[in-house]
Amino acid sequence: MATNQTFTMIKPDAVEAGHTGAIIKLIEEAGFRIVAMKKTQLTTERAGQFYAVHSERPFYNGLRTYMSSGAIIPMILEKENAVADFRKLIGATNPAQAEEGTIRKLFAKSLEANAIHGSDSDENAAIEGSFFFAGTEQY
Ligand code: IDP
Repeated sequence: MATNQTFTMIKPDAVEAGHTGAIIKLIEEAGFRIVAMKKTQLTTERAGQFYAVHSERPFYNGLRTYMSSGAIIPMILEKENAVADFRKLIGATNPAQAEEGTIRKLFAKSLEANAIHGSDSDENAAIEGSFFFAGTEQY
């Protein structure tokens, strides 16, 4: 069953570059309500758990290192059709292929350091949201 929530995190490259405020502004202007948000940093091990689906891919080790290299801003977001609408707002995984005006087109540095995550299904949105937030941290 479709839900109205998705999960995102602003990745280390974008936090380090000072794009947090601009990205949150775009997210809110697109009609998403912030249900939960914090600033934290992943260990390499936790980054590996989050991206376990990619454990056999050649970029997995680099991804774990990059995702634990600095602070991130995880968020749970709410909007009708949240997962699909948010994927549209962030753009393609590779910023070179992302549409104009998307968050990755505006702020990503590379295919790996691509500024922001967005869940790819309602099921993963729920799993990823609970990876970072307890129920009592969601409003
Ligand atoms: P998504 O984040 O758009 O859902 P995924 O294919 O799930 O894309 O990949 C997860 C993350 O892994 C990407 O956002 C990016 O940071 C990184 N990544 C994906 N493909 C590559 C690659 O070929 N080289 C390096 N990093 C990659």
